[in-house]
Parts: sequence; structure tokens; C-alpha cells
Amino acid sequence: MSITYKDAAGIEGMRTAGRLAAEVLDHLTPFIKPGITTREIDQLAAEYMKKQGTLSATLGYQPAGYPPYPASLCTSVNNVVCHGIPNEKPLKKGDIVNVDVTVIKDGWYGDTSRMFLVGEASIAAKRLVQITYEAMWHGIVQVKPGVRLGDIGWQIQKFAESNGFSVVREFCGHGIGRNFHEEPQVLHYGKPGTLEELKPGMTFTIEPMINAGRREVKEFGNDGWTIVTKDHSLSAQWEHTVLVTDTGYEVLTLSAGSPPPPAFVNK
Ligand code: EYL
Ligand code: CO
Repeated sequence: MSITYKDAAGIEGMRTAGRLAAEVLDHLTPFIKPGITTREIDQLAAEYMKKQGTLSATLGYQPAGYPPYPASLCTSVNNVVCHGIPNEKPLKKGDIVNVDVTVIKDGWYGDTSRMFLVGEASIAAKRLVQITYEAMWHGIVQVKPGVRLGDIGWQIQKFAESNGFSVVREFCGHGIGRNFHEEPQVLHYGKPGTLEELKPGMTFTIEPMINAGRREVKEFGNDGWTIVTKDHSLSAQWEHTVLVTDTGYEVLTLSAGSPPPPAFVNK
């Protein structure tokens, strides 16, 4: 499949799906405290999606070579990099958890994730989470027609590495629309002036995975999904879905409860 460019109706569909995905995270936020299990978070999300009239894109999702994903969202705790499967283990004070939600509304997909600090977190954990948030936004603010994907990747990589962290290479952002994963791949590292040129109507995610230690990852256990850091260091991730407009970008996965953009973002 190739890159799909959204027309006015497609953009409206993507705005709605994006906002609804973000509103799932808003709904979950007050529940993410010490003692809750990630399975309970998943159940709360499933109920809320039903009320919204959305479907989870991850439930039953089965890319080639993967077993069907068994939950309505992904929950990745501490050294889990991505695709953590909700389970019966309670979250404890000091954990950091990424909650990644993708919904389908009227055939359009909205994909977003946030980090949550469970109770009081260490200074090191808070710094990783904050730097990763800023890294995502350093990518987002690049977005406008004529810029290349390599420019986005380079800005994210430069910011993360200058803060002493590493960028995961095995997973990337992606085009999104009437499919969960479309072209192009959106790498979170790279070289300025390289790769695809952005054009109005493109919609894609920016979702950097940043490790406190080394960048290497490995599969964990035998569920076919869970990815952890090889060196057991903490990992963080944030994700927005963005639209390339005629003059810049529009973030499609904002909601009332979205954290504000960092101060360096003028808009
Ligand atoms: C796994 C998807 C082909 C991703 C997300 C990659 C492997 C081969 C297609 C969720 C679940 C990304 O974009 C995601 N979250 O924001 N599985 C995913 N894969 C994959
Ligand atoms: Co995604």
C-alpha cells in the first residue's frame, strides 16, 4: 500500500477518531494509581469505547507473524518498551506506564499514547518521561509541507541523545487513516533532508520510544508481543496522530485532558 492523502471528509473522520482515542486516555487518567491492575485499566477502556461507539483497533489485531493481540489497549510498564499486554499485576508506587489507545470510528483510526507516573516517581523516571514528551513535540513542530521525514527523525534523535538517552530503532511511527498501519514509516532517528517529503493531507503518528540506557530491545516471554529493554533500563513513549496542513500541522489526538505542549511550541 502507498501513502493515502485525506480529503476534507477524511480529515473530519480522522479528527473525530483522534479526539475519541484521546478521550479514552482522559477517562482512564484518574484510575491510574497504585493498586490498579493493567487488566482493570483495559476493562475500563473497553467499557468506555463501547459508550463512545468506537472499536479497539488492537483487540484481535494480528499482523503477519504475530498472535492475535488479546486486549483493547497496550500497557507498557517500566522496562517494557511497547506492546505490553494488560495483566493481573497491580501497579505500584514509582512505576511508569505507557497506555496506548487506538480506536476505530466510522472506519477511521485514531492512535495516541501517554505516560503515567504511578504515585510518586523517582527524579530519573520523571526526567525520562518529560524528555520523551519533549522529544515527540520536537518532531511534531517540524511538520509542514516540504519538510522530509528524515528531518523529523533527526530532531527527535538529536534531542533525546543530547539528554543522555537512546532512541529505539525497531519500532516507528506510521501513516494512519482507514488502516491502523499505512505508509510511510516514521522513524524517530535519521538524517536531515532524507526520506519522504511531507504533503498536505498526510496523516501519521509520531511515537518515539526512548530508553534511559542502551537502545537495544528484545522480546520478553512467549506472548509474541511484549518488548523490553535488553539492559533492563526504563523506557518511555508518547504518541500523537498528526495531519500535514497547507501551512504546518494539526495534532488530531488532542482532548480536554491532553497535557499542554512544551513551552518551546508556539501555537
Ligand atoms: C506491530 C504492526 C506490522 C504497533 C502499534 C507496530 C508489526 C507489523 C504492523 C500497536 C500495535 C506498531 O502503532 C502502534 N501503536 O501506537 N502493534 C504495532 N506494531 C506491527
Ligand atoms: Co501507533
